[in-house]
Amino acid sequence: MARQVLSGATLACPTLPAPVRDGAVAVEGDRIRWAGPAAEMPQDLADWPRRDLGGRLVTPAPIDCHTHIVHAGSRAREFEMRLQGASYAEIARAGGGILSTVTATRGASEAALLAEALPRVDALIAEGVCTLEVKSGYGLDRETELRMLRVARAIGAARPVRVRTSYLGAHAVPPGADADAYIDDICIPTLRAAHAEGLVDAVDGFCEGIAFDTSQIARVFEAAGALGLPVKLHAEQLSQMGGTALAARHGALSADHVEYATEDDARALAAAGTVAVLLPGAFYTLRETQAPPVAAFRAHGVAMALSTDCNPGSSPMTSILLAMNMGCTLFGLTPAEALAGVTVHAARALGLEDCGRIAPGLRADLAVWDVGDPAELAWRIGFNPLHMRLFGGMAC
Ligand code: DI6
Ligand code: FE
Repeated sequence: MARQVLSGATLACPTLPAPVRDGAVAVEGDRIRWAGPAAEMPQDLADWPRRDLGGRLVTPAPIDCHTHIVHAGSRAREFEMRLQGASYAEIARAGGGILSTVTATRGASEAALLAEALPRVDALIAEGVCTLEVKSGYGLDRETELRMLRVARAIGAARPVRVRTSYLGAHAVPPGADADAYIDDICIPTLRAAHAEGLVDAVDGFCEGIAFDTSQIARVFEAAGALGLPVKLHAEQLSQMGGTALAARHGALSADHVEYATEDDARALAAAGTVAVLLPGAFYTLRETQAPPVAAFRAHGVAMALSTDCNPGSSPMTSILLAMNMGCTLFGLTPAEALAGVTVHAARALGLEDCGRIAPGLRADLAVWDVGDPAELAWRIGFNPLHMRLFGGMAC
């Protein structure tokens, strides 16, 4: 098994109170064997091959825990309409928005969807991302939802990145369909088919006035539970619908967006151990004014993750570093919270326990940065200081 010690490192793990200067990480195969101050390194690691990092910062590799990165078509026209004053919800009700991406995605082959997604995936990998969540939800029919999930799995074969899939059949009501009939006759049977093919790691939904209400989402969650699949939810993005409370009742991995969540919602998330995934790219793009209740999340001990929400409509963003910057500037997170948001808490939002921290036994998914202080990761805009990425112990 390949072994090496990364020495001369400044270790910034969000579960440690302060960065460790003169640190070292011992990597064996795809795992971290040991990490800590070099002076305390166990004797038996002393003769392992070394790579000196010259004082560079080492963090857990970023995890992008909420993306719609598989999609076809452009929404630039809709961007122009919003600049002229149309709202996201108005465009959606007029048949644009998510449904325009549904039309384009239904018309795209598996190969075409993969070819469109890979440059976006590469942009995230270039910033050190080692784990990426990918949602379906632009098919809204059995064939296309399954195709999207197969493409998501194909990303993990085509690139050195770990992919977690979320089935998002309950993303929008297909044109001309009845919402209840769609949930019962298409969305839930398609979930079962996708699960039977091994394509689903978690089940998601969009609980919103322009999408589905809590009783419709609850039926999807019950179907997920019967299959033993964890759930997560787009909740309280544009209005208060009760989605966050529903997610907490179902022990969801995460409730995402949560701009309109209340103090009671914060309590419920904390009690359920559900992560709040904050998506400042969507808040920015839609020029929203209601920020998520970060102070209440802190006060109640709700874990906050950060993600790009990469999608063609509300967050056409492929930068996890920009998500960190926006989390600080728009939502008031500290740079340390932003780093925790894209590592340890993002892992939890995906139900993963083997990544997101620098600790023995975990995957050696690490990012090495040309910065001296972790706050610099969230500070600059449009600058990528990644020096090297280790994916399962491999520099790539
Ligand atoms: N909320 C979002 O931010 C994305 N989906 C969702 O439920 C937006 C998807 C899109 O506009 O295409
Ligand atoms: Fe989303």
